[in-house]
Formats: sequence, C-alpha cells, structure tokens
Amino acid sequence: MPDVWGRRSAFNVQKVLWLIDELALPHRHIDAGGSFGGLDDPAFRAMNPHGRVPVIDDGGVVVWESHSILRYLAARYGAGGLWAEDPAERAAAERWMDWTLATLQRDFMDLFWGFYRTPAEQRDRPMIERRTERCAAHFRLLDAHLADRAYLAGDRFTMADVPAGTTLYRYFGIDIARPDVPHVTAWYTRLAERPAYRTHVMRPFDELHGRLDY
Ligand SMILES: N[C@@H](CCC(=O)N[C@@H](CS)C(=O)NCC(=O)O)C(=O)O
Repeated sequence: MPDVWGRRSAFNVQKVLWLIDELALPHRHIDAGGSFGGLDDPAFRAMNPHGRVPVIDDGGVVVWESHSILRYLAARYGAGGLWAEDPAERAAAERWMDWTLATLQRDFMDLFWGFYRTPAEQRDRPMIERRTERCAAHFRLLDAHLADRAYLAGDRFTMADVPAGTTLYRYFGIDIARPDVPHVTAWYTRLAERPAYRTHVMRPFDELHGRLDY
C-alpha cells in the first residue's frame, strides 16, 4: 500500500491521486508542502532531495517526479489496463505525457503563475499574453487530435489522459482568452464524468490566487 505525500491543491499531486483512485489502490495520503510544510524536514529530503511533492513510498520503493510516479503505479498496479504492455501501444500514451510535461504544462504553469498566482499589480502582461497565445496553440493542436478519438491515446481512457487532463479544470477555470476547442471540451466533459477526476482535479483552487509563496 503506497504512502503518498503532497497537498491536494498541488497540480502534480492531483495527477497521482487521480491515477491512484482510477486504479482503486488502497493508499495512505500525507499532507505535505504549501501551508502543511515539511518539505525541508531531513526525513522528507532523504526521500526527495529536491524537496518537492508528490513523493510515494511503496513498500520501500520511493519515487518522486509525478510522471515517474504515474508510470511506476500504472506498471505495477495497472498492467494490461492503464499500462499497456505492448511497447507501441504504450508509446502512443507516453508521448502525450512527455509532451505535456515538456510543453503544455510548462506554458500553462507560466500562465497560471503569471496570471492567477501573481498579485495583479505585479503581473508581467506581455509574458501573460505570450503564454496565453502559446496555450491556445497547444489546445488547438489537442483539439485537432481529439477530433476523431475520444481520448488522447485512442478510444479508451489511459494514463495519457492524466497529465494533460489535469490542466483542464484550471485552464477553463481562470479568466483568460481561450480558443474555441469543441473536441477538447467534449474530452473534458468525458473526464468530468469520472468520479476520480471530480474528486482529485475538480477542486477549488482559490487558496492559490495572488499567492506566490509556495
Ligand atoms: N516536476 C515535478 C515538480 C514538482 C513540484 O514542483 N511540485 C510542487 C507542487 S505542484 C511543489 O512541491 N511545490 C512546493 C509546495 O507545494 O510547497 C513533478 O512533476 O513532480
């Protein structure tokens, strides 16, 4: 039974808790980070020298970095389901996870931090505009991809949907310009039908508004 450290309002923690719930995996959740603190404790640093959440300890197997955790959990507890055993099938999912981490999430997090988390008087408006445009381009690309499939890796939910899907609640929930992306909206509606998504991702995030301290 894994132990999972991380505050529930943390974007990267939400990915992991969502997947754990999809796997119906018994686990113990320990609040850490943000107002809970604890990331500089020696015991926590011994697990993750970066002092960041999420972290899991699964019977002595410690994993940090949210996508490494997703892969580990899906491989260990979701083989044949969320974790495709065929390398080609798995690659069709993993490329969307890696694209999200390297591209979509980077631009969206810059936007979320620059716009939502930064107090209005300190905002860098040109940066916000550039990131808004880049996110629009990413969501248009996702929209074209989703035009003829229900989920990112095909016609069923897989771990490919978890990282990019986690951006949706915040992207559609903040007051920024967005393109018309009907296929992304339909995918978001499908994800929102999943109890695990509603529990872990569709959570109020107003504690983060105008807040730069964690
Ligand atoms: N690339 C890492 C990023 C980890 C990260 O930056 N986590 C944030 C929360 S999303 C954190 O630990 N922030 C400090 C805090 O919550 O106090 C991952 O994907 O796990």
